[in-house]
Amino acid sequence: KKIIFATGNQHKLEEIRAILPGFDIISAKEAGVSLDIEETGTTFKENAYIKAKAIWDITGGIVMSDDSGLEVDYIGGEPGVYSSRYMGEDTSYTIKNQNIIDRLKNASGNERSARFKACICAILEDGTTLFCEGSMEGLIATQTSGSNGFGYDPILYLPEYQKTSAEISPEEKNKISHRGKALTAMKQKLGEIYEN
Ligand code: ITT
Repeated sequence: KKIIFATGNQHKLEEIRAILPGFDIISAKEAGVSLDIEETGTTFKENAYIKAKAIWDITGGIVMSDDSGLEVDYIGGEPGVYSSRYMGEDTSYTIKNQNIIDRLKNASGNERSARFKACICAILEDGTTLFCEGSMEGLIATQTSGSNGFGYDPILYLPEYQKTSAEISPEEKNKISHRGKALTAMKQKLGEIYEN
């Protein structure tokens, strides 16, 4: 099945292709459409819909999108839907990650709780719109570690693994991640609809 994925994030695409083998995942760029979409929503679900709908209006077919982010409880759920825009779009994750660690210098134990969340939106040929969500719980580490993954992976410590999300392998991450869970649920829904 051909799916146009409304994302400009190459790291997401790599994960999505690994999580959905057998699907022909085409990026918006490869489909020849610009992804200059303003994410005006206040929830992952709203922004996932905005991205998928903007591309679907142009291309039709099956379009999917991923809106995701890191929620840190100690700082009121920041950066949340602003995860990619936090401290400015062009600020490096070395700086963003250190900033979050610094803001949690007085937090200990479970006060450091945080999670990645993802909402996947799919709009089908006839306009049917589906949503699936997933999350991955952890604690904000006291220092960055690991070089796998992207974004905030080096600061989300996963107690069960005693590793950060950037220290586990890509295969392990895709099995347990917010994106992995949401996409696996979406694959199930699509399977029921297309009976393949
Ligand atoms: P598109 O909108 O083009 O898909 P984006 O990166 O701007 O790309 P979002 O608005 O959904 O996407 O922002 C998601 C941000 O949340 C992402 O840039 C990271 O900062 C963070 N994030 C989401 N999933 C993550 C993951 O698996 N590991 C690390 N950071 C993640």
